[in-house]
Amino acid sequence: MGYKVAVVGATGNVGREMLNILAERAFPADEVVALASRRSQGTEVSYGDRILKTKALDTFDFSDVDLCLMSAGGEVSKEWSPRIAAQGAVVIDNSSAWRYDPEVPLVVPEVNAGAVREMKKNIVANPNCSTAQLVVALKPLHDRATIRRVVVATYQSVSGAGKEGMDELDRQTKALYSLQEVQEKKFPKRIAFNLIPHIDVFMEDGFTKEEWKMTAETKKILDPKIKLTATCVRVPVFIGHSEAVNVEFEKPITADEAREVLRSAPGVVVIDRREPGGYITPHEAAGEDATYVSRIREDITVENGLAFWCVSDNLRKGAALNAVQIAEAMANRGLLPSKKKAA
Ligand code: 11C
Repeated sequence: MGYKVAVVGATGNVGREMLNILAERAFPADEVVALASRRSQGTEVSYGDRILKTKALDTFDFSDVDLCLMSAGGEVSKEWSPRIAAQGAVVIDNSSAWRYDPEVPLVVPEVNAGAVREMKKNIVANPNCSTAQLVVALKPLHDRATIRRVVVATYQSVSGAGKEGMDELDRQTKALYSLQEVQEKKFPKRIAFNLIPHIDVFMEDGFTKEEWKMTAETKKILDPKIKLTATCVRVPVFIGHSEAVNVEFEKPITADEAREVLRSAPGVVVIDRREPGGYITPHEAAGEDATYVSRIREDITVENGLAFWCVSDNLRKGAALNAVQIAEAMANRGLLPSKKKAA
């Protein structure tokens, strides 16, 4: 007997991917319900080879739901996650609403799956997409040589900003090709044939919230002692976030050792031939589950330094896949009881 699963935000980029991944990985669900705002009620979404009609979140009865995958933004999550959790469902939330709450585990299963045991509010948080892929790559290196400091520059696809971000890149690209005026709605500057060094709101110290999230989340998931500074940039790519990563370690580690450690790390695929095309690009990572690492090299400008390139599908490992992996990690540890089974 399987679970009753609700996906909230089912018509969004990540919600649709959550439904795909539940089906692809044959998550043991007896019933899957797609939920969204009233405006999207009735919208059809795919779950494997089935079509689900989206129901309205605010009138839905969660009393027999075991697991709720939530990707409806921070405000909806702040209101609904505690209500759903109070009815006994485990909520795995993709927004930033609960990530920094000490009673809510922030989990990337390849790194800290065991943290699910610390859940106190029936809520587990999924990290920001740019953090998820980064910590998957950093974890095996940290275990081997102890990371002191990370400097990362991101190249983030427009799908990170939702369907509206993808539509804007599409619309602006077509407008430029047909010599029409380009309009900016979702992004503060033109994104087609351009890039924007600004994601999320500005903070007092001049960093953006996206950059702050990478620091705070890496500390919570991997190690609070790690110092991390980020520059987050939006680029005209539809799917797949890329990162140029520079790491300073406490102990020596060569590029060959790092390659070997990463090759046997869960969730990582190393593509690192020092020749044209011997590296991964976001176009190739889109639709895939792995965190890809390329261009591994020693950085002799610091003691024990390494640089590498890291790419992953932001909608999958960066969001939906990680959420389903958390649910699997909980089920495997007996932390996801089925209400039907208990009855
Ligand atoms: C972006 N990383 O690419 C963001 C999207 O905190 O979950 C995800 C924001 C978050 O715009």
